[in-house]
Amino acid sequence: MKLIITIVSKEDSSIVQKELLKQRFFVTKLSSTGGFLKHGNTTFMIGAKDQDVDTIINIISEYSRTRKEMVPASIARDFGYSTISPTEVTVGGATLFIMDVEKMIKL
Ligand code: 2BA
Repeated sequence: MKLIITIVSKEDSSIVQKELLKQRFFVTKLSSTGGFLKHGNTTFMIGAKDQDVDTIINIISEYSRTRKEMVPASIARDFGYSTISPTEVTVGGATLFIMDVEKMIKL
């Protein structure tokens, strides 16, 4: 069994959640905030059978779009970038962490 933790942008979270549930996967949704942009994003925890991992990655990949965001100069400077103008970064589609689960128990 695996635990997939995935961070997706807030705009994509409803469709990603809907598509995962449609295919009968279990999902826990957490509200999260990106450390860099300080924008709200969504973190999903998905406990899944090993053989379902690729299907889940495909769903997340299909419904998470890449976006360009402007980082205000003040934020960029906070992190050591020497700039006086806003800087563009590419955000997402999604970031995934996939971990082995030793045991899952429902009581
Ligand atoms: P944020 O931390 O708000 O980052 C938003 C975007 O800003 C990132 O997009 C990346 O393009 C850029 N960025 C982040 N940290 C940076 C840095 N130190 N220097 C330069 N650019 C930086 P993504 O990589 O697609 O990340 C989207 C969101 O996924 C992140 O939001 C964060 O919430 C999460 N994330 C990404 N990688 C992570 C990691 N290794 N560990 C934990 N969370 C991560």
